[in-house]
Amino acid sequence: MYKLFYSPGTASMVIHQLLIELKQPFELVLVDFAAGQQKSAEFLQLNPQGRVPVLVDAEVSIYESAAILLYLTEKHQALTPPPGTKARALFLQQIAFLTNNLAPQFRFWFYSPDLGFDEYPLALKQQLQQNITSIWQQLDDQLTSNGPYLLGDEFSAADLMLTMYMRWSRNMPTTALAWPALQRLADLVRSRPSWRQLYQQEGLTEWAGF
Ligand SMILES: N[C@@H](CCC(=O)N[C@@H](CS)C(=O)NCC(=O)O)C(=O)O
Repeated sequence: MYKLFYSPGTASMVIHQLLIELKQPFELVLVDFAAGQQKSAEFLQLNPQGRVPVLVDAEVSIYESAAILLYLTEKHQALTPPPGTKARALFLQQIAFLTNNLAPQFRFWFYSPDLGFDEYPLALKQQLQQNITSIWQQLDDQLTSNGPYLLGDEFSAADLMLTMYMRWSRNMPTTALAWPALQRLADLVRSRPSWRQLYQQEGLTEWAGF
């Protein structure tokens, strides 16, 4: 059985929802951030960066949400197009785009000590915000011409990842839902039973959409 080390509403949520979508049995192991468990010697053995998610699958232990997502979709041959196809190339591009462009902006947004600040100067905060909104614009343009999902008509695990990032913008001055095609994709993902189950299991309430 899979073991997912998680913290509610964080980067582990995409993997949690994916495991539900894949109908795989899994055990959730809460990493208590308030108690600093992510930096405990025991957890650092699993991920030297002290971050969730970590997935343990028998002798396999893997961290980095994108790597875990690719591992699981490949292993179960689901929620990803077949290898070597045009659709698969687009899928890989979308995952790489999200994790190389959007994810770091959010990491800096939520973790100012990463950039050496207790609290950001206004100009830096505004720049991060602008970086995020310009990515929303690019994604919205793409979904407007070839949506409603990141692979056009085909729902995939990439949509779960994008929805998680959109959720993280919920308390920003401009949220991802201000862009109509992003709102449409978020609504499609949030109407899935897996989203409801995720919310119940993680005890989430904000930005439920149901
Ligand atoms: N690139 C990593 C980022 C993981 C990450 O930043 N996780 C955050 C939660 S969203 C975390 O564990 N933070 C705890 C900490 O940094 O102390 C991934 O996608 O898995």
